[in-house]
Amino acid sequence: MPRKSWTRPMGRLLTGAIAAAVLAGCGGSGGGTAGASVQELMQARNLSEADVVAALKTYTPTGRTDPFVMFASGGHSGQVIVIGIPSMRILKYIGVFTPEPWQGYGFDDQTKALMASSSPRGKDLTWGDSHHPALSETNGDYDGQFLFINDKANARIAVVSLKDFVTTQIVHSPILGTDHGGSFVTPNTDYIIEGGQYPVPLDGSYQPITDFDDKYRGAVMFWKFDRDNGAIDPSQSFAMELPPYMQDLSDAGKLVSDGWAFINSFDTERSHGGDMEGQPPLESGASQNDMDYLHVIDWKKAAEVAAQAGKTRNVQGVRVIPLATAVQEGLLYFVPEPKSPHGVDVTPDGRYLAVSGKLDTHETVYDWSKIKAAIDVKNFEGNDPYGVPIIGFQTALHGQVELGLGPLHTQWDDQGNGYTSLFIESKIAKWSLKDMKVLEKIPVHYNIGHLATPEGDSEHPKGHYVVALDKWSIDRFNNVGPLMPQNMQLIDTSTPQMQLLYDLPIGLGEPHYAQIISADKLNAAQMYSPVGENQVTHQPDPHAITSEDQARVERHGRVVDVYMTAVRSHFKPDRVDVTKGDTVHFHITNLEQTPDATHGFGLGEYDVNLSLEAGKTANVTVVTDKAGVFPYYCTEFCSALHLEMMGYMLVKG
Ligand code: RUQ
Ligand code: CUA
Repeated sequence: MPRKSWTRPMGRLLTGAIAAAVLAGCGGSGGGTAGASVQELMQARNLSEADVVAALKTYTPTGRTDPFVMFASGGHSGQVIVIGIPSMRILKYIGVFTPEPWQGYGFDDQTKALMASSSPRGKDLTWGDSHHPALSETNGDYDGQFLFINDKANARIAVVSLKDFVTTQIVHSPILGTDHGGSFVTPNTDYIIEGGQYPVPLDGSYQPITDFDDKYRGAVMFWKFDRDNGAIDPSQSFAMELPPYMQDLSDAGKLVSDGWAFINSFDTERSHGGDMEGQPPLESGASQNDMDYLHVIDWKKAAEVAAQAGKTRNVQGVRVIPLATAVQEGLLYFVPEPKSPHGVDVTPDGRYLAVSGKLDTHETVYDWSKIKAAIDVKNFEGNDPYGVPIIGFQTALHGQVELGLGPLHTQWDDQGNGYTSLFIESKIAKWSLKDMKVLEKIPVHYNIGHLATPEGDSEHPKGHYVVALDKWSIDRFNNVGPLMPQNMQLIDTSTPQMQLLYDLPIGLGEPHYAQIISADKLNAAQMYSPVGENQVTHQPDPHAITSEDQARVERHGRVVDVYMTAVRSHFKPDRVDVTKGDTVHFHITNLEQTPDATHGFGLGEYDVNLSLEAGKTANVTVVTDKAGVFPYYCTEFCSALHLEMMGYMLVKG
């Protein structure tokens, strides 16, 4: 074996592995790769040593799994994308706010009802603007049990069970209109925080825009999570009214700051448009003040106040703590923050809050103990127009780090460093919290929004990587037209200098934010066992049957119940005779207990596709409004006789 000149950084021990990696990854342009040496391959594909090192750090041979799993929002797709780190292999799209045919999500009776239950006006919503996934936490660390995600467009929060990576609940806040500061969880997932974004009249009424200051309001929801039921309990949830500023991202305190929530804001100018009426355009009106307000909220005390008689107002069915009450009870404080900031991120030890400047080049770091001390001795420099006490900027400040242009969001590693995205500069700045100094910057391509580090929002970040979520990808990939993919870039942070390892184009929507969990904390079921589980309730489905003997068709007048089984390679019954106008309930159980033995149930013209994973029962209802012959068939290539796995629904006129 020629080893020749391969002596520099990686050394000779990697040569064999490099050859394997390069050979496996090398398909096209080089041509004739079999047997070529590493050097020849590098030359043929125009790869540098750094490229090869990057390949070796991400290439994952067949059969091996990733140490980390990332949950990324799917943006406008209303889904969640599950991605292995460092291989950057896409593992799953989870349907959340959008019907997802492969999973049968939004097609069977239960998931249809689940999606409809959150619809603001009884109108079917077929998309969501999913922004911020949040993993459930126990004692401030991700526990791998649940995932929450918000829909900015319709002020909704979804619950995804990580038992099977399936959405089980969506709740809607009627008072918010839109949300952005969600979803963020408190350290034991007692509450899921959902901060609104654009002020509206909370009661849902029309109010002239000229009454903006008086009639429009911001608000934040605190959704109570019942872990035993795996569901949000709206009856135990509450909200707090906020001034009509545009509240932005939020974060929950931890350890010393546990019990508190923090929300950024912009447009404390209360600019509300009117560019056709001679007013400044909204965005410039909203950028006048040098300072906006970091909202500091005592959610633990707020929960107590919300439970007291007479302390809340019922607004559209939501228990709302009025602004005046919040001030009186000492639940809400402001700290000035420069200038139209974006993200607020609590450090892993809970002692500091890092606010990213957006229109200001700094990361502004506040010391929680100073804020708390000011609150305790009522050391305020004044009140905002709504009476909210303001703590002095210098009183609360720990320090500022000049990072560059357009700081947006910060994540942490295990060495006390912050990583802040710089949207305008298209870079990530790595900075030391201890020394309040920039250590290094790395360019990204381009226009980075969020970024994510492994367990980076928990009390124990894991370090090693940061993923940049870039909103532009011009010139990175093959041209697929004017709508270009978003770009997720994996960066190694464990080396003396950060190294870009991998570009993953996402052609699905704008993945706003992601969280990364250690893979060993996830323990999803491989199938539903015992047979007959419903994926929404995670209980035995009342219409499940557990053997082919129980398959049957029951008629109750114009209602027909079809108890069906699916098993390789047939449905039983494989013929269903009905009459036009009948309501037909299919209750289908996949009897298989073999992992990955999934069947589908597709019925054309009636818009039905079910996914029947091993052991699952799903129900779907069709009203036979058209006479004719309708084949139904299995939509998963499950066996050699998959094509034969079909049946007929015969609708007599
Ligand atoms: S945010 S714009 Cu998470 Cu930066 Cu939605
Ligand atoms: Cu079952 Cu194909």
